Amino acid sequence: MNTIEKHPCFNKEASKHYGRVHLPVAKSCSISCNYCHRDYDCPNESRPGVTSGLLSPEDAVDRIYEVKRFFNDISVAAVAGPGDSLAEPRNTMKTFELVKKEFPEIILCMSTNGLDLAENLEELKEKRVNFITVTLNAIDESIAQKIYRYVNYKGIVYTEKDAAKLLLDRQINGIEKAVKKGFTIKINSVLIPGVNDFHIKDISDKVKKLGVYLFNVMPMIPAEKSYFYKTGVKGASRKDVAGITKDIEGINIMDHCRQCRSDAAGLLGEDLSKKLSEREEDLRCECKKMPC
Ligand code: CLF
Ligand code: SF4
Repeated sequence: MNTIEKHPCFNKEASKHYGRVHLPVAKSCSISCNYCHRDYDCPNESRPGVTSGLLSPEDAVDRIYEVKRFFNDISVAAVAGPGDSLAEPRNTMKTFELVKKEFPEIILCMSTNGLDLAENLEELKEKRVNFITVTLNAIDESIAQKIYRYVNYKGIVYTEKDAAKLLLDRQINGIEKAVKKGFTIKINSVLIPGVNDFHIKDISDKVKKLGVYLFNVMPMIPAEKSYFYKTGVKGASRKDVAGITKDIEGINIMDHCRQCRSDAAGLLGEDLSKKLSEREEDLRCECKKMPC
């Protein structure tokens, strides 16, 4: 069976049978999006308002065993935050290495803001990661400038026009190279009313040309305390997304995304992460009763 047939995000039919496990090992982030507040998971793939506990790469492997006790048909293990997977890639790479060794049958997946993608592709290939999601919210610098406050690239902080130009160049370059290297790419675009809603079609045209496999438009839910939240930029709805994506042609559109948390586990529609954290809490209580 081809791996895409078992990936619940890249294949809607697969989402009925197979689940994914997110391994929250990536703490930092290299950019600042105006709908984000770092008390929470990265909203590029998550619903703000939830925060995942960090795991070490070794604990991440244990996590898969634990999840499989509740739901065995886990076909994908992914790193999707709580920050950016490649801001400090050491933990992410180590996690992929350990998972590959322990669960060779599991598909590896990763999401990123794309800033550091190009220089990490070779290593991701070695680790057998096949699926990558890049969040691309604009292809026009003047629009990007309204979405990002700063970009920290190799220790230098860029703002305004410079930040927008650098990020867009790096994202497009990373996507182009990833497609050429044979990765299967999904683009997430966060729909921000009044900021990039009129621009989503341009993004879809661009990524179609780049050979991207799947396009996922996600309604923005601004994180509490984020810049957009504080300045009254309104979130979007699933209905807004449907209204915009209905006119997009020539690229696969994802319409079953659950904007899941960075420690989500199980079927897309039945997240086990809450159940797992309750169980961890119970185990800790038991432990406290022991005379150690
Ligand atoms: Fe996770 Fe993302 Fe991989 Fe899926 S999620 S890193 S591609 S394994 Fe899926 Fe969750 Fe939507 Fe992401 S439902 S938020 S699209
Ligand atoms: Fe927040 Fe953006 Fe970084 Fe995700 S990529 S953690 S949304 S600043």
